[in-house]
Amino acid sequence: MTPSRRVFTTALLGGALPLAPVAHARQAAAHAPAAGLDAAVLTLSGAALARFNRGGADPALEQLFHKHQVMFDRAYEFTAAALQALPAVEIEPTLEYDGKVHRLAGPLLEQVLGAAGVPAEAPVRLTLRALDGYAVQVPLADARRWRMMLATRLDGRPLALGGLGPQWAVYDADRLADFRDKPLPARFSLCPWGLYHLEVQPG
Ligand SMILES: Nc1nc2c(c(=O)[nH]1)N[C@H]1C(S)=C(S)[C@@H](COP(=O)(O)O)O[C@H]1N2
Ligand SMILES: [Mo]
Repeated sequence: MTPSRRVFTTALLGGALPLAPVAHARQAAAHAPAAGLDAAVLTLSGAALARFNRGGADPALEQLFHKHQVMFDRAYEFTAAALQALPAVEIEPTLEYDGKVHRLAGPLLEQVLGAAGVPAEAPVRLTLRALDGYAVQVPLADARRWRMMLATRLDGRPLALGGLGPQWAVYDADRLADFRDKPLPARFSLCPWGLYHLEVQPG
């Protein structure tokens, strides 16, 4: 737990949560027909991205991107409905938060990347960034090996802001050799809850 993570957490506790950017409607329409008036809940950017449905980050009005030094000229964003439209998988890991088994559902990370034009075999490195500033780097190859998913539901209920939502990047730790023998509090450090941005870089 680095001090900077706590700084971000404290900053967010002290103020209102920034709203997700409203879709740049005209550009979004072609790729995300479900968008309508719904806000984006996840944005992908980075040099390895191949498909785009919005323009650059606005350093004045997109304050969370700005605070987290996320910059891009174009990106691919998902509404909750667009994520729901992808095939979902289900896992039932024991969670460190309450030590109990829970049912998590959502699309595989590689499926989300695929929708943004990133081939599953692409040699890319992902940065998974959360609302509180917590960020981890994971090669796509590892994420695929672990069948990492973007959970949008916990025990059938949508993941909300204030909880683990809007997305939780997570895997079935109980059944993965890389994690199952670790103590519970050490299994999920690569799993940001409150995930809102994915950076996709070559390498
Ligand atoms: N958004 C977010 N996700 C996070 C964290 C965090 O601080 N913020 N901590 C990570 C770490 S290091 C672990 S061990 C687990 C549990 O961390 P926590 O006890 O700080 O919540 O969640 C992971 N995901
Ligand atoms: Mo941790």
